[in-house]
Amino acid sequence: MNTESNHQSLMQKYATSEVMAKLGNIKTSNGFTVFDAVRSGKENPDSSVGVYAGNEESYSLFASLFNPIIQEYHDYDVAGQHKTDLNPEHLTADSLDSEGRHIVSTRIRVGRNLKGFAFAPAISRQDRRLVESKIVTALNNLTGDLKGSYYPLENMDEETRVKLVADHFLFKKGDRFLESAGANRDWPEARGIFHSADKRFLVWVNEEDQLRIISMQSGGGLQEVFTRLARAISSLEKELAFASTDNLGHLSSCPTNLGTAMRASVHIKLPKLAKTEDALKKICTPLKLSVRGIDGEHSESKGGIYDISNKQRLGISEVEAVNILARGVRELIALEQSA
Ligand code: ADP
Ligand code: CIR
Repeated sequence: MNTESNHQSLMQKYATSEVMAKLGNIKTSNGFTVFDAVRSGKENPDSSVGVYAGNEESYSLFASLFNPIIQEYHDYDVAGQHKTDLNPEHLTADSLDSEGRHIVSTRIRVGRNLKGFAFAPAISRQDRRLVESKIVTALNNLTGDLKGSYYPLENMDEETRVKLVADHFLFKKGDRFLESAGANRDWPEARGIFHSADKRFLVWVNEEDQLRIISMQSGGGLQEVFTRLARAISSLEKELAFASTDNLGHLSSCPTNLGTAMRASVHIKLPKLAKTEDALKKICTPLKLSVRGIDGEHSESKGGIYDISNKQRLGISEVEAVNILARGVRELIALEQSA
């Protein structure tokens, strides 16, 4: 987390008084305003991005705020065409760490929202419930290794919830960035987790996005993790219509999660390179990789283990996102071994 007083979020950089004045009187059809969009960044000065969209329309009506943020974060021209490629045969990633010395686990997730519904910061209580029921109906039709059960947060005992979070399967509650964005209203109503018996396939329901579709397992088996995820996405697309546009790809509440909305990550031990998080970040930036702590975004490392993932999600395909991670991780392992 960056708490330095000279830290500037993308919101602080681009929500200039001119932009705010120009957009100040505009409301989306569900009443979301540019002041709602910037609230999280205003209330949390250590935000890296600091804006959230209330619905699909936010991206067009508030384009003069969102576009430069999207452009800078993803290094992508918003007038472009986003591309998709979920074919596992196109991956160049096989075994990333065949001796199992560095990679603890591998996870790939995508964010999705249902077409026609507001996103978490602006959805009504009633619609959130309806979204949950549509998603659970679709999940209950999955078969084979994707078959699983849905566990609503409202019925979950505290011990089970704490263990699922600690084991990296379930989202945390009370994220202050999402709280300020209005995404935690009516918590824990209509939120939950679906997972297969082996917990290699999971879906988060109504957290930051309506769906976070997740594939994960121990070790460095990126190919296997991607293949499972691609299958799951293809099955769910047959039952659910997701919000997307040609230039922005899949739409999410946070502009970092547009396009592929994919974050492919490894939990990795690099004791020599990661003497400090800043040192590791310096190496990862030119490799187009982000560094997070062991418990996800805005958390610390424990036991020298870091979460390394692709930064860019829009303007590259899913296969490219995973290949960027694979290339970067191979490079990091080589550097660690020669350090
Ligand atoms: P997201 O990835 O959905 O943006 P977070 O960064 O908050 O959200 O991570 C969610 C959870 O996933 C956290 O518990 C985090 O530790 C876990 N996680 C992320 N990457 C991995 C990985 N490669 N192996 C195991 N757990 C992971
Ligand atoms: C922030 O601005 O820090 C939070 N709203 C989360 C931003 C999304 N994550 C990221 O930078 N990859």
